Amino acid sequence: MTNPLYDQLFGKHAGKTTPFLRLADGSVVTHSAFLQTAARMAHVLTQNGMQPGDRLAAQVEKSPEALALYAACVQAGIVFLPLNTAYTIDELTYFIENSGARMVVCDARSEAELAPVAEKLGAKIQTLNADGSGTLTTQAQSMPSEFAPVPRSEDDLAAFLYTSGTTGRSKGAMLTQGNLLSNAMTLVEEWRFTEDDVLLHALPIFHTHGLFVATNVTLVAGSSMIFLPKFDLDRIIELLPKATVMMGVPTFYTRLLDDDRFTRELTSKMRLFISGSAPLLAETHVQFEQRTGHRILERYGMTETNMNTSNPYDGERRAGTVGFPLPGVELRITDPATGETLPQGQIGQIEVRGANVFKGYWQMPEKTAEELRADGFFITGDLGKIDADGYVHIVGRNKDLIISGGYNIYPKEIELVLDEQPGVLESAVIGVPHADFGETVLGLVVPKKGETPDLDAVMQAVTSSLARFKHPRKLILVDELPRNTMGKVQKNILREQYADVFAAVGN
Ligand code: MCA
Ligand code: AMP
Repeated sequence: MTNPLYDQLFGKHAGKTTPFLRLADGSVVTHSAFLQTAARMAHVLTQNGMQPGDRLAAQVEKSPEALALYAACVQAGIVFLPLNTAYTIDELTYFIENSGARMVVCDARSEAELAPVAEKLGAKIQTLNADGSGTLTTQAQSMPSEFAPVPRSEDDLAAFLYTSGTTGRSKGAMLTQGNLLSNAMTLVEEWRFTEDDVLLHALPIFHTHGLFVATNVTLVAGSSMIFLPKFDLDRIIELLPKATVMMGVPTFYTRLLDDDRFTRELTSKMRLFISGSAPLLAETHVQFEQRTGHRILERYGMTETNMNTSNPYDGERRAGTVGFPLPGVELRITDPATGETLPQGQIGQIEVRGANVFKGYWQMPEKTAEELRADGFFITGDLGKIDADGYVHIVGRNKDLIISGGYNIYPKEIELVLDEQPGVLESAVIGVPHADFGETVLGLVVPKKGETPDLDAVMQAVTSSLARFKHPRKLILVDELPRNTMGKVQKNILREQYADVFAAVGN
């Protein structure tokens, strides 16, 4: 028996003294050193009672040790559940409880707050700080530097990633070893990754993009990464000449274009720029090519499906499209009302099927059945069409979702908080254009008759329960919300009405 994900990502690099991570301070973590850290951590996990299939929830800053924790989980057959570092205690409590995590790994600063949550569940707690210190690494020091990988099949779970829903309740997307591995192998081929590549990695590692796309692809190909804690424009400009590939959300590319130091010369050694997680404006694509001579390769994916489509490496990378379905991924456009497949060229909902598609939502069979059809097609909630040349275009969303700087924000989650506040009758949260983040959050609040809600207090309530990136940039009092004859709030009208609130200023 083997552990296919471990073997293909990590095991095959055992003993290699070649660089895996190049850090901002100039130091290097070799494959071998990385794997030893991971093996030691795997011993800590198992000695703390973690069994294959148990969930480990981690809210930790990006560091080589945080990445080694992912490798340790894969090796020990533990389901890795990475969490956004911006989440508040309310949000974390839900994820930890819902997943039934048996271990919580957090920064020492959050330990006091999270300890009671872990204790209630009977889960162990370990700390791991941004500088790699903490109880986890301290205990790891005295452990053996080798760990025999726990046998797994491709159908076994490797990770849970929570994704919010239109009801405001987050769902744990269950991703198998096979989901992650098949997608990484495909992307290595499609994007021509080799051992010579150096990926400039400035994405967070708690999402599909930074963890599974960027990291898994690098590992399968045996490439290395310049591993930055976060997107920092000055560092990117400094390090671009040392890289061959970059992956980013559109905000990365618009920020680079806004800087005069970002020139053709600076990017002359680059092989490839890849964009995803949010729509890349055709205008950005064109400007980027004019400035650097590179055409950004745009691809399309989801937490539940990994990557679905990609523009071609060779051949035309068409602005405003997300390219073709990846090998092994079937994509169809259906009528949202009937589920019938629509003729080529017509707009409908995008559905996908393939080895990349997740196993379902953790302990939510009804939600799973609503989105994952019996024939294996997953209803993405995105609206699109396929043009005459086969390129997929995303033209909108059939789900109430805002994407800000690549982070997904579900309006319902914010509306639920707003509606509970004193003096508030109801609310509508919408995404409006924003120069830096693509879209940003605007909250429209309807007061109860004769009352005037204190908007500062309302904002304070949002602040204490929801992560910073979900906070409305502004709250506006309105007399009423536009509704259709069925009584449904017409957000399209609101989006039009407030489209210019932040567009120009970008504040
Ligand atoms: C930070 N802030 C944000 C965001 N990021 N607010 C809204 N949306 C955001 N995305 C807050 C900060 O807390 C800060 O608040 C203020 O906005 C300004 O911060 P700034 O320094 O400008 O932001 P930053 O730290 O530079 O971050 C912006 C960023 C970052 C680099 C675009 O958000 C980022 O790395 N985004 C990538 C997200 C990602 O990886 N998405 C993939 C998931 P204050 O000033 O009050 O402190 S989707 C996915 O995986 C699917 C499958 C896919 O297809 O890829
Ligand atoms: P998430 O659920 O966080 O994984 O986000 C997935 C969603 O991001 C998709 O359903 C799309 O709405 C959006 N998305 C990802 N890549 C692209 C892209 N290249 N263009 C437009 N939307 C995208």
